[in-house]
Amino acid sequence: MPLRDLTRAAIACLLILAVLSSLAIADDAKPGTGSVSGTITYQPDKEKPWRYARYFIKKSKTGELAETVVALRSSSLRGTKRLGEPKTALVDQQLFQFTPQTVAIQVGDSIRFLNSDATTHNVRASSPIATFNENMSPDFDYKHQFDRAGGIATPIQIGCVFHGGMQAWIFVFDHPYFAVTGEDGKYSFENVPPGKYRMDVYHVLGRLRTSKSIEVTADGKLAESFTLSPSDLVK
Ligand SMILES: [Cu+2]
Repeated sequence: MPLRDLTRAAIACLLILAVLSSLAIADDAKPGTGSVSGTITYQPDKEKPWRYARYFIKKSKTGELAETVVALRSSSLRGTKRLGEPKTALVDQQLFQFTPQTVAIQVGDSIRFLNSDATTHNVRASSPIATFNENMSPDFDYKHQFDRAGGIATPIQIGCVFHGGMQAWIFVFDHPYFAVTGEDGKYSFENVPPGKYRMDVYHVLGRLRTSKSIEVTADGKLAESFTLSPSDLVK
């Protein structure tokens, strides 16, 4: 086959691949829904240094904030069907800390608590959303299914009765449009029904909180990034 024909064949193959991959992407998004995505960062000021920064921010110049809960809020979302099967999130007890310290799940999901330390810990919750109190000898694990939602307003505080400094927070939502940021500060929601929502941003351990009204349109891709600062401290 002459070189020119080979080149043409190669270009044709690439075009077919490009079309197929764009179809695959389009397949993931339900027609008529929208998406929301962005990055959560933190910018401190010198007058109010923030004591949790070293745990949740790895890059001081850009300030991407880990373990921030981002969630949509609207009465229209109440009881929205889950996307996929119920999940089990893991929360370890390691070096006398819950890891991660912030978890968000949907009603019906479970959390499996682990203990990687060589000492006995405990997991305790006393909240209208969930109540339990389990001793955790080394390598013991305890799974709890959450059947009530508290949303952004009522997270469940988890503690260890033996070590007062250990704490974690569990947010249980009654819809699937929530996320907890990783070290890159990013979140994204796909397949969001068009409508007006309150968008909540809450870093519970840093006591930072803000919210904003947004509107999601059919097939729209909304970009919403937030920069938190000491002015967002919960009073
Ligand atoms: Cu403990």
